[in-house]
Amino acid sequence: MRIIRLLLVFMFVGMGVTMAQAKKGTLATAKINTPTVQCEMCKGTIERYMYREDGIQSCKVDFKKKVTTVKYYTDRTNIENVKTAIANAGYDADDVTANEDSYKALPTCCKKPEDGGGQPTKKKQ
Ligand SMILES: [Cu+2]
Repeated sequence: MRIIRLLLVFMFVGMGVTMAQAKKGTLATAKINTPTVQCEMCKGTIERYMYREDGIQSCKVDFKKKVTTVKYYTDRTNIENVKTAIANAGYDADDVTANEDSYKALPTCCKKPEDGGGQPTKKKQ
């Protein structure tokens, strides 16, 4: 009986430690240049992709400044993965070039101006 109780105590202590470790993972913030974002929709696309990634705590796309701020857990992912995830969504991320197929699948307004994207100048007419 005593052994069982002791085992239970150990189990709880063990669980507590594991949970504490899982929570501990260091959070890092990265500001990534995403020069090809054009509009609110791009923001939505990238953020949707990012929340599917493992280890991403939050993602904010500022399409006016063309900067994406990502908070991620360093024990679960790394900056290269973060950039690759943005590239997979169809956007350039610092030195990582956008995945071509994803870029082609973007709505026209979300493409680079030379491909007919960046609508504000066109709407004026
Ligand atoms: Cu867009």
